[in-house]
Amino acid sequence: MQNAANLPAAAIAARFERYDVAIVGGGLAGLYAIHRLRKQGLRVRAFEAGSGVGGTWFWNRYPGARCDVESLQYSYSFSDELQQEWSWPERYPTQPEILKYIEHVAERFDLVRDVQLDTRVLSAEFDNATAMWTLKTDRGHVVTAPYCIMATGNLSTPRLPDIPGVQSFQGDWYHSGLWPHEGVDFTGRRVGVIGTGSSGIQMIPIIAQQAAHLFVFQRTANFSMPAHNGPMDAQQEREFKSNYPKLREAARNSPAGIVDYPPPEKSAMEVSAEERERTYEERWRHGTIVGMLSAYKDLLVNKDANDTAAEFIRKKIRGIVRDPKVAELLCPTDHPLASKRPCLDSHYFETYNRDNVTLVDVRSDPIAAITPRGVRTGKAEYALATLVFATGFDAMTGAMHEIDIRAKDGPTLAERWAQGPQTYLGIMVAGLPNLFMVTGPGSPSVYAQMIMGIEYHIDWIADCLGHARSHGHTRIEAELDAEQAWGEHVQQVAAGTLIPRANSWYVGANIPGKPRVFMLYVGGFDRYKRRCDRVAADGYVGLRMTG
Ligand code: N01
Repeated sequence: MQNAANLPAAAIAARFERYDVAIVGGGLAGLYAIHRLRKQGLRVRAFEAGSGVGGTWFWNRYPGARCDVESLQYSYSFSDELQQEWSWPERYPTQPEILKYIEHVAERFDLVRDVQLDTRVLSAEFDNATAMWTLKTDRGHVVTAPYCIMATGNLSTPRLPDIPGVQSFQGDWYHSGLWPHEGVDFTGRRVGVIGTGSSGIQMIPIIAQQAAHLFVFQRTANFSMPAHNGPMDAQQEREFKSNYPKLREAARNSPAGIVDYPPPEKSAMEVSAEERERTYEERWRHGTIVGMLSAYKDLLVNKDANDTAAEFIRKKIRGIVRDPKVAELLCPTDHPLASKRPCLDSHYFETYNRDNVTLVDVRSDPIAAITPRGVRTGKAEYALATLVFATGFDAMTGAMHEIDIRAKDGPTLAERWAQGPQTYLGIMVAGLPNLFMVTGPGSPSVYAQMIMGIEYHIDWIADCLGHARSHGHTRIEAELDAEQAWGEHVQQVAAGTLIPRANSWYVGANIPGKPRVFMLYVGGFDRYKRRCDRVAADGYVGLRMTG
């Protein structure tokens, strides 16, 4: 972890600044927070480590990076003019398109002037006596504000695996989440990709087209289905735009924050095998993750039902991949569908039919070391010129743990969360007054459409601040009982599903030593929203407002 003590003296010449709200992060959440809170008359400032706005979409520039929620839905809803005027060229948006959109929003609503770029927040400390947060940055800012919002993202701390010798590799290496702005030319090179999560599955088909040879090091096969991406359908765009407010409202009141098929009424087990096949085939052709997962009402809660959909996808993989041995390796068999984030791809499985692509099964023959020449497993060494880590992130808690967050003389947030994150509604933490999180652990977060979750949380926080101020309160704190009860509820809901069963980043399993705790609320965005709306309507029960 960085701290002020190891910075050069010149860098820490203090610059004192005071705001009503200090925001950490200049991505989709930080930008909307500036906009929303300014409208409430608050003086705000966001601090962003990157040299541009955009958060996730600023950093993740790997080839093929694209959102797996449709463009017309993965966008802000707060301005009707914006959603009417913006045109998305494709059904699913690419990273450059999304970044262009975010930059447009930042300019259009004059948000950029309140983002301090190239500036990493190192610490945030709450003083109980003054009810003020003080944030310190790596560029010497000492920022005081009564309120602090962590808009730090859920997948913003890239992680290199603990494989011996990573630093010894003499070729070029990259992490999907820290991709160079100038891009990477793989032409004629022997390339290795470690990891077959969403990032790996998106980049592999593109790298394969350029590389002399691509070696994919797969530890766990993943469920993926085709996106059927293409140019934006003009008719669909017109229909969406003429119904936007209604569709956004419907999305906010749906389990995934996405409008797609109507909610399922049938169990997968109550229909014939032929009917199931027809339904899955239709969903496969439709090309949305939420469409497949909502084919039947019990896919996420009943293993037998889940198996029927999982087997359908495995059959598809066997139908696409010509070499039966490779096809079998690509078939996920060790976790239920959706217990790891399912993926949406463009020609992913087809890529393994290319002569210049080799799938290396590092489940049966694990990577022993990265050597100066390449990757060595127990049985072979693969010489590589370029190595790509698509190995994921310290998800949900990583970015906040990198900041020394505490109330004066109290434990740090990382210490509070040593046994796993505890939050009230995924928004506040007992013992850390006036600190808010956007899409924090214990909220639906990445299990629902992220921009919707972000807008909902920031609106909720803004209303909460408004309520406190109008009642003359300066201090808002989650009650410990309310936090514990919410934490238990989150765990209970998850335990009633199949989702926590895999070794996924949802449970922190990808980070050695991270406590295994399921970190998302998976009861549905609609249910979550109803709960948070009620908390607010009842005068913010579970929060103590004083001062
Ligand atoms: O990361 P991941 P990601 N040896 O953690 C493997 C979002 N996202 O960057 O499964 C060998 O999912 C690891 O193997 P295993 C989305 O929410 C969205 O791909 O642990 N392999 C796994 O295959 C997503 O879920 C979009 O056995 C090792 C991979 O690395 C989240 O970001 C696009 C290893 C990591 O997969 C993270 O996705 C991209 C080792 N030592 C991302 N260590 C879209 O919207 C790790 N692995 C489409």
